Amino acid sequence: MKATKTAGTAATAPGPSTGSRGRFLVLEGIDGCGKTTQLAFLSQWLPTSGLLAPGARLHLTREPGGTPLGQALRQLLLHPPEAAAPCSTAELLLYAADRAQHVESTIRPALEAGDWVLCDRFSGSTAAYQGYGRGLSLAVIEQLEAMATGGLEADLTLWLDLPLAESLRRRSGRAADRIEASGQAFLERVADGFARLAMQRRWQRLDAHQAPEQVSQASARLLLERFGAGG
Ligand code: T5A
Repeated sequence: MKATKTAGTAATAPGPSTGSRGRFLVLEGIDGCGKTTQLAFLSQWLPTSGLLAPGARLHLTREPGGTPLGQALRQLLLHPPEAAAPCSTAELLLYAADRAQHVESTIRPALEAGDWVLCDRFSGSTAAYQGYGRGLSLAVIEQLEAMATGGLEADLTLWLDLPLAESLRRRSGRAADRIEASGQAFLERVADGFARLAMQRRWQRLDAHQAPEQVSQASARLLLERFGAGG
């Protein structure tokens, strides 16, 4: 596991709860679109950006795997022994279980304490991969999402938009996990799903085909526009 994908916190300064609800930021996109890279940038930049209230902390987390239960589920979902690979419906329910635990034990308490949460993937990934990719009912997925999140939505979702061919090029030479190994047609449906979801859910698109520094600058600009004094 890469260090930047481990759940953790960064503080502007140690301190108590800030009194107002924190912000919930999510990065979404196809495999290899650059989420980890941008998470590493944002984890450095956000605490110095002036956006967090004094004393508020930044929590870095991810799905699946943002809690101890989630880490066990992540292993089952992405690297199961062959005989234990979940069918599509079980896969959907395991991602929902991971999210329910994550929201309840980590994300909601952090937001209520006035902290910010930066999450690598959230419910949009379930709609993209299990809905558009696997072809499971989007209506059922919405119901499960409502149950798992208790209605919690991101304050801002950054969609890293990258052509599938480029994501495959970036990931070449790296062992694929079970989801990534589901085939080209599946990944095309997922990529198409992300584009549809971005429109439906009003996500902020970032052109992920640019150099990493340019993507970082664009995301910092968006955050300042949205959450800065004039936002
Ligand atoms: N999933 C997840 C579901 O099916 N349903 C769900 O509900 C949820 C929550 C999770 C898997 O689970 C699935 C989706 C996934 O298949 P993951 O750990 O989140 O797995 O895996 P990925 O999202 O695939 O993470 P990756 O680490 O593979 O990709 P990233 O984080 O998007 O990309 P990153 O930053 O590691 O970059 C990949 C490569 O590209 C380079 C990097 O250096 C790296 O080599 N790179 C760039 N190169 C050029 N220009 C740029 N701008 C670059 N940015 C990064």
